[in-house]
Amino acid sequence: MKHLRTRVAIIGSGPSGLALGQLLHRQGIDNVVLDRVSAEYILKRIRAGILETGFAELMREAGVSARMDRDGLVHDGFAIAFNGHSTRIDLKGLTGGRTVLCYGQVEITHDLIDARVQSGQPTFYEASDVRLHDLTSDQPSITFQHDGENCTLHCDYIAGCDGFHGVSRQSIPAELRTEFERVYPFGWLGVLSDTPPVDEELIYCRSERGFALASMRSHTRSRYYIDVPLTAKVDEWSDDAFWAELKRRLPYDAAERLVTGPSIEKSIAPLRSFVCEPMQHGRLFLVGDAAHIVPPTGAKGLNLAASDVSTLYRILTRVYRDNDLSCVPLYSEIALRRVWHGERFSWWLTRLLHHFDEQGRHDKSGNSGRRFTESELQYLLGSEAGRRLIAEQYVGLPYESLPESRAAMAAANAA
Ligand code: FAS
Ligand code: PHB
Repeated sequence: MKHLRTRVAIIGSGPSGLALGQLLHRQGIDNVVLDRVSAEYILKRIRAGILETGFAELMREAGVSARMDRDGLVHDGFAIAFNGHSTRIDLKGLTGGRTVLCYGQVEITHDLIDARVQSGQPTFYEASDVRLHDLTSDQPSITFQHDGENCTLHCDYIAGCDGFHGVSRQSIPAELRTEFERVYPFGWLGVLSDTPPVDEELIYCRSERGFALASMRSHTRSRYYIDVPLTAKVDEWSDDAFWAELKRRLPYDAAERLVTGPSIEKSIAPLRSFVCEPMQHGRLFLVGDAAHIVPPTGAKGLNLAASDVSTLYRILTRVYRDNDLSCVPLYSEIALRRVWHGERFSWWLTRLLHHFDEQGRHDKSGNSGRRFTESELQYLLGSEAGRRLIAEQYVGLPYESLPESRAAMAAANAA
């Protein structure tokens, strides 16, 4: 058995784990990252594309923003197309100047992996049989196998950054967890292509035929989505079939500009809303997708992971820099306040932009649910207050600060 020791053990080297590891490292807080797959495998996963201001600022604080600031596309707004009419959501104008950054999650992960290598902090890829132990003691540990060797990692705290299918959430006793879940009756079929985007900004579409999203990764690489039934299989969708269906769903002018080409990635993502409460147990903290999942309609998944990371990083910095443990018990409640706002917005926007069974895609049975939703969307888009409601959430609500530290209060009293 190989014994290792660190301050913070991080399970998962997706954006949550890598960002937390880098931020802690810059505070001189040593940490170890474990992942069950290789870095190459992680970099093949095509996921998010839109960063809130909060995420971008966190990457700058982590010292890994050079490429993001050079290559990321600042977006001042986006469009929602409904009933053949496009309405622009003027993010900058409606939120006092705030914008979003279009920069792929793969690029962020690249930047974070490069920083991890440069930091020299230990990272164990292809770690198997990861198990968490003694979470309610002050000496938790993780056992795992790596390169055929049995290892035990002794630590002070464990950050479960291991995604929806990870081991961390399951390590909280079921009787102590409350899980909120809503599975949607459709998935998103996504295509990545080296073709120019149809517009400078994103276009979300609610068409008679269903949902479509025209996004991008750069001026020469596009990311498109259409919603498909849960029974759909990706190999049933040829590129031609995808382009033809996307063209039917985009507003006419955008459809006319559509440049098609071979897909370089094509996959179907299921959609769910999910939250685990609480997000901490003893010395274990759940971060990102390990604790919550949103339908990607509001571009919140990665961005909620970022606010969890920011909260945990600041709490642990207080522990090790100021020997102030007062905020440790507050992580879950602080993280969950912002998580639930992101969950509600993502559910709300998904409901507005997709056809649900109770509405029926082509039913003529006078189903009022469909008319209520169409009327709500029409009203929101036609009202500055409605567009501001969408804009404020899309750019991201502010991150909650920690309560004033004991050190700061003592300094203020002494002054
Ligand atoms: P991740 O799932 O990214 O990373 C978890 C890591 O933990 C993985 O590398 C995994 O290998 C590792 N792991 C799991 N179990 C382990 C174990 N037992 N031991 C060790 N390691 C383990 N968000 C958006 O904002 N916009 C989008 O368009 C969007 N599209 C998405 C499409 C798909 C198919 C998916 C699954 C998610 C999408 N998301 C999107 C959300 C996504 O971006 C997540 O929010 C983001 O990856 C969260 O990052 P992490 O919390 O690091 O979890
Ligand atoms: C993406 O570019 O992948 C993307 C953008 C916005 C979303 C979802 C996905 O809401």
